[in-house]
Amino acid sequence: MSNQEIENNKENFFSQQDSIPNHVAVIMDGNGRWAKSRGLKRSLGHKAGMDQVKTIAKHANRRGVKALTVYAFSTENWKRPLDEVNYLMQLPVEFFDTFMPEIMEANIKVTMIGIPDKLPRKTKKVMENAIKSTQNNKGMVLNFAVNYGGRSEILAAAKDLAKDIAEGKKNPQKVTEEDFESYLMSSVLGEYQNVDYMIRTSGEERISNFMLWQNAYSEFYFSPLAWPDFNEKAFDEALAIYQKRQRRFGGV
Ligand code: V07
Repeated sequence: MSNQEIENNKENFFSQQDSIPNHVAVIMDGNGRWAKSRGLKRSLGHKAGMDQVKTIAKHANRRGVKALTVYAFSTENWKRPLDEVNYLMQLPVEFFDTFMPEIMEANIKVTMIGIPDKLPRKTKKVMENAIKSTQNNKGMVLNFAVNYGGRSEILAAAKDLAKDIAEGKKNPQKVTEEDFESYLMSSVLGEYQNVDYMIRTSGEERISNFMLWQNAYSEFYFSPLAWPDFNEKAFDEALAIYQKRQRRFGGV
């Protein structure tokens, strides 16, 4: 490739015609392993992971991503040692204590999917506060999946729909996929409910019960990097891969 071609490529990298995925979802894997490989405690890996959420949220917003869902804590994570669970549960408190000014500055809107019941009261409170104080922001939606499971989300939606049918509010013959989506927790994402690009870090290549319905048509990207190492450059590389796939798709 000539120097000129490389320059052209750079310019074209994020040009208007290149598609930026509207909704990016990330499974932030490898925080514990990242810490261990440095001889640090697992909690320091989670702290580094939390800081990376801030970096990538700001960056994705700048790149024109409309919704970023981050899988922070799964329903399976409760099986971890109690002190680790306790540490994870205060991360949202720390997150908003330090990041709220920048969230407002970047016009980011915070939303949440998952079951808040079991979360500590203080944690729930800061999350509710963040959702409320950003509800009119018009920038990217930063959606946290906390204590979330994909099957349980679908099952809860089916139960709610069954209730509406039993009460005569819905005609079962006329229920569409769009109707069903309005029962999913991810309806907080509005028009960008379906995932366009699913990223998982740290070399794992599984969906792990994450947004099962919403990933029906998404592209998947697996990075060998641990989440605390998945920086802006790594995110841009992932976007470039997405754009390459879109171009190939559009070309035929
Ligand atoms: C958590 C850091 C990121 C890597 C994955 C596991 C550890 C941010 C949050 C968070 C959640 C809700 C919210 C604001 C911030 C978080 C947990 C774990 C449980 F409203 N990072 N992070 N929550 N990790």
